[in-house]
Amino acid sequence: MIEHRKPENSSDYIAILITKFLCFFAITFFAKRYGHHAVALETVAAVPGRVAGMWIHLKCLINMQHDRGWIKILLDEAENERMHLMTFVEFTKPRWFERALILFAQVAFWNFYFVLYIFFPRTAHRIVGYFEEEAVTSYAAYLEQVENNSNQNVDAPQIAIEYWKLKSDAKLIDVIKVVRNDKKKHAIINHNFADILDEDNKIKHIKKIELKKEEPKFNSVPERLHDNLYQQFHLGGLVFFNRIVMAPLTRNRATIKGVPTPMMISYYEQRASAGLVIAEATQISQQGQGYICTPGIYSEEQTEGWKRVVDKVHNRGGKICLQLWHVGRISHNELQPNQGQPIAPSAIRANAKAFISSGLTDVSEPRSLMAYEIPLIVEEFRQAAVNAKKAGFDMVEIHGANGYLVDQFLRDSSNVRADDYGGSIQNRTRFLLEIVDAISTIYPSNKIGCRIGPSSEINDIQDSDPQTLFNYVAEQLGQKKLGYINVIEGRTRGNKSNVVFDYNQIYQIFKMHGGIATMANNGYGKYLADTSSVDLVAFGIPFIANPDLVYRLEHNLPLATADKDTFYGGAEKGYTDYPFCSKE
Ligand code: 8OZ
Repeated sequence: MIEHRKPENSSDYIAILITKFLCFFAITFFAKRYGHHAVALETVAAVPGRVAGMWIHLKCLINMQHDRGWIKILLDEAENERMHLMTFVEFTKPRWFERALILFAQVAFWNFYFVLYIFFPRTAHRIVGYFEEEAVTSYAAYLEQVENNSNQNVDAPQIAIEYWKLKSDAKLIDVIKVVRNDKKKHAIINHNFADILDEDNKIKHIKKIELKKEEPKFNSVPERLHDNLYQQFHLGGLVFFNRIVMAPLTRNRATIKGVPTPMMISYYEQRASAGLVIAEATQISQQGQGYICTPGIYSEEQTEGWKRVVDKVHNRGGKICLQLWHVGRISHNELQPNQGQPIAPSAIRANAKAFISSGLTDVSEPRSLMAYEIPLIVEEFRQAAVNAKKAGFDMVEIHGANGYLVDQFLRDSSNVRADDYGGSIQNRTRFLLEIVDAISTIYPSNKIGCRIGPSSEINDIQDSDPQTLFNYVAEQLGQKKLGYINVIEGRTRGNKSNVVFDYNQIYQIFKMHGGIATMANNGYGKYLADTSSVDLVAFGIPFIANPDLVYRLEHNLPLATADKDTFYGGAEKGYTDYPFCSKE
């Protein structure tokens, strides 16, 4: 015999009373006719799942005349509890009026439970818990009868064959074993719920006190973002937990050879609750590197290192994308193959810094790419996508922002080429589109994203007409049916004031031409900005100090401030040691 959980207060006694009454009802009406197993199955079935239960039952009533039709409805909507009901109906084969009675009882019970749940949720959960315990008792009695052969065994019902993939000659005992191998699960779950509800006030109270103590360490509480940010999002056959994206963040924690390190595995794993994690900018070749200890994706060792990261994020149900990067002229001879010159669309040196062994240093004088070299770089992007796929990345993103190689081709301050890759906007966009085409042979276009920073002038990048240029880029990427366009609004690592640019044009044009999702980045979080106009919002710096950023935003909890001194390079400090608010 299963022991009931001990009642702890008067509402528990009421719960037991109601349970006993319902069980008495069930036994009087069903056990006499069908035996213990019927009661067991019926009591379990009567536990209402959610609001939809009512509608499902009504649909069943309407479809009752088509003998198996209503079972099919239940099957389609099935949750565990309802499968028990189906099993009951199938092997007891009740008559028409009996089925009606069952359904009537269920609807009645459901309404009763619904009202109870609104006003006395704790009692409602306790009842379900006690009810489940009764059901388990009945099962145990029935199993005993079957095992002693004191009850006639029957073949597995069709529903069990279909649903639990049992063989057609499986016996009832097999069915019951499969169905009830989690014997006390429902009872325990509901009792636990009741406990949590009971403790809810205490938890809130403790939280309030904790937050007060911690307050000096945090910024102010952010405004709550649009509710729809916390809803699932589907992209290219992938399901994101929510619409909050971790933006790519350079942290310089890879090895000197660009291999992802174990601390990178923990770092990304900690942040896997983002809808999509965009892993940091990753060079596609040694020539594409501009800062030490950034990761690469061109060697086998690097690919294997990334695979370990990807696997951990996937284990937590997260989705991860790799940002493919070539820095072009933002590099230094020290980082280049054979200490050669960095490459660029045109030999124009940027007023910018590279990060080498001695620290931040002026970038080296670049050389202009020969025409024949351009397809070779496109091929390196393609090969990087091959490696990313091998590592298991769900998507890849082309880094087309922040004054790196793709951006250098796009803008007329850095691209003064006289061939097919320079001059008109169409020509300057050609390199990016060729990369998209090359990568599309590896990843479907809806699993490719592109990051642009149309109004950003970081790394000494400007354009005489950025709105026209990037509207065209958005149109072309849309036509290629790209998964997303990731737009850095305002200035990278700066704010949006004094920036005249209409980002909505980009979003609208991209979608109008067939692009799938829009993603905004930079400065979101603290204030709302109009996130209703984009599908996804990428957060960068807030993710550094808040590994559970999604949880904090959703629960309106304060955000921790990141320590700038540990942004680039170093070890675990300021990388994997930021605390969680949630119980992850
Ligand atoms: C910070 C430091 C170095 C590189 C970017 C990949 O701006 C970067 C980057 C950021 O996109």
